[in-house]
Formats: sequence, C-alpha cells, structure tokens
Amino acid sequence: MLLRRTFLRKGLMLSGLPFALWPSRRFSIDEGSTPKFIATWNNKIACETAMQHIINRPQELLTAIEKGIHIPESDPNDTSVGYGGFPDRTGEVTLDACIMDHRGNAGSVTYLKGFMHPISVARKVMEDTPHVMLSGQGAYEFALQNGFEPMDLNTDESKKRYKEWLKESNYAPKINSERHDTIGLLGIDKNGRISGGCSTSGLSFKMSGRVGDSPIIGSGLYVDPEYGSASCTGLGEVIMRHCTAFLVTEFMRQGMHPVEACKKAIARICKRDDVKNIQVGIVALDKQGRTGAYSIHKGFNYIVCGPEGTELIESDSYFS
Ligand code: SD4
Repeated sequence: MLLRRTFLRKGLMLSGLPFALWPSRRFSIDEGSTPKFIATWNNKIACETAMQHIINRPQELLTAIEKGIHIPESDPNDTSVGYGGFPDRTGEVTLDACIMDHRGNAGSVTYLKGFMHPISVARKVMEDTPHVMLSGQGAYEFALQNGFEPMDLNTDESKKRYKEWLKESNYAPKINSERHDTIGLLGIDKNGRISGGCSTSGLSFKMSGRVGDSPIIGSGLYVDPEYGSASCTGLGEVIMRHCTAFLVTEFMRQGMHPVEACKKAIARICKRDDVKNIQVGIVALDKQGRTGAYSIHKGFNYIVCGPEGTELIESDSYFS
C-alpha cells in the first residue's frame, strides 16, 4: 500500500502520469509521517528505490540512501551524476560524493575518476578507514583495493557535448540551464533516525581539479542527528562559502521548521552575494519527518516520498 499515489504540485508533470494541478499544502506528505525521503530535483526513482528498500529492511536507512543514489549514478542520461556525467575541460569525468549516518559519522570522496558509484566509495571511507575524506589518486586506489570496478565514465553523448564545448571553450554556468541533477537524498526511518547522501559529477566543463560543495561535509550535505539534515544543489562555490547545509541544520536546531531554515539560509546568501545569475537550491528534513526546500531563483524542484506517496514539488524561491 505504500507508494500508492503520486502527486503533482504546481502543475509539474511526472513521466507517464496524467497532468494534474494540486494546490500547495493540499495533502499531508509534509506532516511528519515516517519513513520518508526527500531529494533534490526530479530524482523520483531514486527516492522510491530508497523507500522500497526501507519497507523491506526497516533497519537499513543508510543502504536505502545508497541504493537510491545508485539510480542517477548509473543513469547514462543523467549528465550531472556518475556515469555519463559531463566531463571537466580536459575531458575527464571527476566525481564528488559524501554520506552521513544517523550518528553523525561521515565519509567522502572528491575528484574521483573511473568508478560509477562514488557514494559507495564514500560509505567505505566512512566505515572502513580512520578518515572522513579521500581525494583523487588516493580515493581511486582505495576504491580499487576495495573491489570497485574501474570503468570509462564518458558516454558517446558526453564525448559529443565535450567536443562541441571545445569549439568555444566558454565557461559560464547559467541558472538552471545545464541539466542540473546533482542528487542530495535525505531520509528518516520510522524510529526517527536520519541519514543523507550527496553525489555529483560537478559543474560541466569545470577546471581540472575543481571540487564543489557536494562532497564537503556541512556544505553540500549535513546531518545533525538530533535535529535534522539538509542538502544543497547549484553553484558549489557559493554553497561552500556559506557552509550552507550546516547553516540550515543549525537553524533547525534553533527551532525553525525546515522551510523556514532553508529560506533563512538562502536569504543569508542573497544578502551577501550578487546572485543575479546564480542558482542554489536546498532541501531539508527534520527529526519529526517534516520537509522543506527553498531556492534563490525559480526552476528548482524536489521530490518527497512518504507513506502517502510521492510528490514532485516546485520550490518557492527568493526571486519570483
Ligand atoms: C557543484 N553543487 O559541483 C554542484 C553542482 C550541482 O546540479 O548541484 N549540480 O557545484
């Protein structure tokens, strides 16, 4: 019976479903029911995969998150995560990911080449090493030693787009114009334990060696085991300078609802930075199972999957 309905809000359409217009706040997926998952962008299958896993194995929240994130990581058509992610300006696909469990343990990999599932390598770093973060060659060797299969992450499409990009070699990330699909996936189980993960190939055609916010604990992801979790997407350089995910969880710690916490963090960014051409989107989930999101500009959407069903929601934004 779980996952029995899929809802749409503000007229956004999910694949294969008839168009429907749901006024915001019409249904109660946000009212604190558990288990629940929330993800950046339209990562519907990832969220539902996580949900299905926790229904079958209620104790495995972290594995549910990991399995959910595997979906975009292995999707060749997702050009901002894992296999098929657009390369940097030297033609290399380099991946960033991190994970945090319900105790606040953390693992992360940055600038990882040649493996489809950086989220699983990050989890191994968390569980099997005395460190939080491994980078570049060291992360590569660690993955090899732990049985991960090396592979070419470029697809015909990503090679083609890279060749096209080389003609002008112009780097200017624009609001919502790239296919932004970086996944930040947060979850809560029926015992109120929260965990999260984040995975990306970063900005398309970035400088070689560039690392974004997504693998940085407190920037692209943070789990405060006592109060809530947050994950970010958008221009990593801005997200990192504001320690955005940590900031959101601190606001929840002060008693704010996840929506208010995301809104306040975005307002902080907008006050200090020139954000005319910069997009940042945040999702948050608190210890009571309540969700929220907010972005700088229109165009950010997110998925919530709970006992009532799955809902794709268009985020409210600072600029309308
Ligand atoms: C980064 N925050 O590497 C990521 C990009 C992103 O959807 O979110 N893309 O800066």
